[in-house]
Amino acid sequence: MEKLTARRNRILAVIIFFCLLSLTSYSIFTGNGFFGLGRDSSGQGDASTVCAVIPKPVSYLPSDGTFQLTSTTFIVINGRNEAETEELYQIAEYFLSIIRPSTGYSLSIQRGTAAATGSILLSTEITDASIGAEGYCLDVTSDHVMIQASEPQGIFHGIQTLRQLLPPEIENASLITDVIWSIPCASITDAPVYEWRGMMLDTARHFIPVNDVKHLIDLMAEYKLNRLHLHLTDDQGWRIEIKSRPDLTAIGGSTEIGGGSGGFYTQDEYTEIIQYAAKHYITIIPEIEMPGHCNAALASYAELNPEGIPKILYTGTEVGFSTFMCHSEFTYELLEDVIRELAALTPGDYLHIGGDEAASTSMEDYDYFISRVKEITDRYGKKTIGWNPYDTVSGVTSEDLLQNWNKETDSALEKGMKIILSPSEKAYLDMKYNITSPLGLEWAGYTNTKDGYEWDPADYVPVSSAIGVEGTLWSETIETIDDIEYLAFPRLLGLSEIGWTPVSDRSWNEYQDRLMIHGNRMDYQGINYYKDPVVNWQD
Ligand code: TNX
Repeated sequence: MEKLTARRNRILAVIIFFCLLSLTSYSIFTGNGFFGLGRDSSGQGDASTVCAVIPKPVSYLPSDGTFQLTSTTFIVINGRNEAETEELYQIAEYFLSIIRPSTGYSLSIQRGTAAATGSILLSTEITDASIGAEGYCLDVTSDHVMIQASEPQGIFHGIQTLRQLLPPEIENASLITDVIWSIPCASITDAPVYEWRGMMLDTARHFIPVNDVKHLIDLMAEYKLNRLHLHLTDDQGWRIEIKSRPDLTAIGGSTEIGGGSGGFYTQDEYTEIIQYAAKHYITIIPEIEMPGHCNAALASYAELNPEGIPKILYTGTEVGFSTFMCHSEFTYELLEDVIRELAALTPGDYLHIGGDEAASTSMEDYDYFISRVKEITDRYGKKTIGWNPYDTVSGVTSEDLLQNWNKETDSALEKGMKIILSPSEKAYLDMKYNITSPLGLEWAGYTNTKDGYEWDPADYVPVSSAIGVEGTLWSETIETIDDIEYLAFPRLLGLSEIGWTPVSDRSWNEYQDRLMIHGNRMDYQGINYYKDPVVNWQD
């Protein structure tokens, strides 16, 4: 009998040990501390809901207690010089603009050097070189919050983490009075793995108005994405004003797939987008597609065509049928006008010159054409990016970037080029999630949220050649911001994590648990995301 009891006790001890072990590991990833699984001090439900940060911070050490954001909380800003303090002021204002609608608080912003009780300190006086320009340290204690970084950009990313540590109701567009705005105490040190974490938006197949682009920028910033690539021209539309060639938009911008009225960005609007993006630490990468995908230009200027007759505007979805004339000086004169004006408007280092699916251009002409265009971009001080097979062109060098969609990277690797990974079967946000998807294409296969998360640049190229990742949203089937959100969310969140968090620290199961909780936050934000059944969404 005694023997039996001893054996039962041993079994019980083993069970209790494993229960505690699993509780501990759950607590570590949710950041709730050992007993953090119950209701939080705000009484607003499971405390784990505030710890589902995406992309996952590199180091997250939870501790006991919470910091309470109240109407008396204040922000302290501390830059290394006057200009930087002013930039931190803008970031503080940005944070307040996010929390104001739901909290109703108008918090004050003060200059200072230390975190006083009840304050949130934003400081760039840190000399931790290991966190780089985009990294940050975030310390939450019950007394104060401190975000420190070596550059304002890092503070901005730290703000996104802080925002996601607040209860999801913080994202509500109107006042909520029954929430205690508590932030769980923790110490976070965080920095991205890849410098290029982007999204491409195709504004050519369907025109996307300025306000929708800005809205997308708002959403990208939350996930620490830092490049917005605008696909500005294609067969179906020319979307950027070129003052010296007004017909490109007057004619080429006048329609879109399906025959709608299209549209284009004036240069002022384009500049407005660039400035808005810059405030969110996002660089705009403009793409002028060539030598194929150019019917809108061919329809705008008769001289771009062999017979001197303009092409008819195109509103279908085929690809590969158009080409610039590669041995006509008029082509290069017009493209020089385009590149000169665009380069002058674009502060970023790169212009994207397309280069994909030039099925109507011979390989010899393609090589000659891209090399000529590169002479022009060089003259206007810009480096170039192109889609495969642009890397095979003789004039393309290690200075340029390849955007790889089809696994063909030999030439780029031989030349020592850096590569943006956009594998079509993983990162094409326009692919359907599954057979039931009402929007999207399927030529690269279905890509559900799990497929879109479970890959890494190292699956395609040596890590040293990868500059980062970009999710591409081609717009054959999308017309509205709701459509954009439906295809991009939640897959864009997974992509942001691939670009930010070390692969050794990522697993679908753990990410899925965070995403499931994060759905609640997207609900408060009113994002029209796809409730992909591969995720166990809450309720
Ligand atoms: C491929 S691969 C394209 C686009 C289409 C897209 C649709 C590549 C660089 N180009 O022209 O819009 O597929 O998914």
